[in-house]
Amino acid sequence: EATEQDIAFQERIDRDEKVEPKEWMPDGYRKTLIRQIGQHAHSEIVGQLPEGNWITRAPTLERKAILLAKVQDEAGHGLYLYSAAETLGVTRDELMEKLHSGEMKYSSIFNYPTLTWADMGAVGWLVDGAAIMNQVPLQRTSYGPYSRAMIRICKEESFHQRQGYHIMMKMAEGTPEQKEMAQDALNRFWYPALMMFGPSDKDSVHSEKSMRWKIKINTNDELRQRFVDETVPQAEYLGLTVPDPDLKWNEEKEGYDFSEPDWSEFFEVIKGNGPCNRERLGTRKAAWEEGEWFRDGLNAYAEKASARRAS
Ligand code: FAQ
Repeated sequence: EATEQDIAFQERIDRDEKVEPKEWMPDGYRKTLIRQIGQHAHSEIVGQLPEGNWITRAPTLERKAILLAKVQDEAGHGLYLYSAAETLGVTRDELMEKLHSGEMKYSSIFNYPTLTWADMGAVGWLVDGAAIMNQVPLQRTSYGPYSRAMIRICKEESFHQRQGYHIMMKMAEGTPEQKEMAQDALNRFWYPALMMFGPSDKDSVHSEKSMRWKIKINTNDELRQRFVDETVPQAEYLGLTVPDPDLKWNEEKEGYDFSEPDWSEFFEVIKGNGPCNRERLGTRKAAWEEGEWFRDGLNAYAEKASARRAS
């Protein structure tokens, strides 16, 4: 049953008013935001791992500096998003605890391995490309702190996408072996990138409510279609082949027809059974445990400093 408060709230949303932290909001709105922003933050932090894997093996000093900066940006995005989640009344420790226990998710894409340098190109091009496609509309999301975080994050993601595409261009223009590596990376990352947009609309349990509240602006399938339409010409420019024999331009809808990813694989990955789930979560848990002395030190210092200020 919608109360008067619920109705007034929905009217504010319909007028495109932003909702701010201390204002009244329905419980479900708050919960959905904590889930989505928290998962988004976790994705940024876990998302550092597949690329972090290549920092020590970047082929040149310049590539190493660029990759280092990108991975550092992802840490920044994560912290930004945790702060946005905290404005909804959840603590960062609670969010961490839920990531580590498996209660909260992070993006399926980061459970795939990065096997060659070309994967750094494919991740930047496809993974950051998909991230931007999803996040540009979220700049208009109804919750103020999330919307403002998205504006800044999208600027940085554009640079990330370009650096990935630049790696792909170099590889595709390189020796036949390098071009083959680029093709192989595209083959392995294409369908996992399509899965980033979430299950097809008929299986998306949260879309309807989230779109009514303007937490989400587009459906999963809308954004997936937009991503395919934008990315296929980019693959053609590189002289690479999208690994989908059924990919075809559809004049009528002015978009591509394409094959759906293997959804059973997707659901296995989000249940924790992807190729790298255990490794990724294990790395995060170890970092949390091994960093305990440092967090304790920071807290002790902060307490002393505030006692000193008080005296
Ligand atoms: N992976 O009902 P829906 C990045 C879950 S970009 C894992 O459709 P919703 C940048 C979903 O949570 C990646 N789980 O859900 C970067 C739900 O389960 P739950 C992060 C997924 O929320 C680049 C269930 O399936 N971006 O990190 C996925 O309405 C390179 C049913 O699904 C964001 O998080 C998935 N792909 O729509 C960093 C963007 N898809 O929670 C480093 C913000 C769905 O009930 C390197 N999030 N699920 O247990 C969103 O826009 C939405 O949350 C969607 C999912 C579109 C992801």
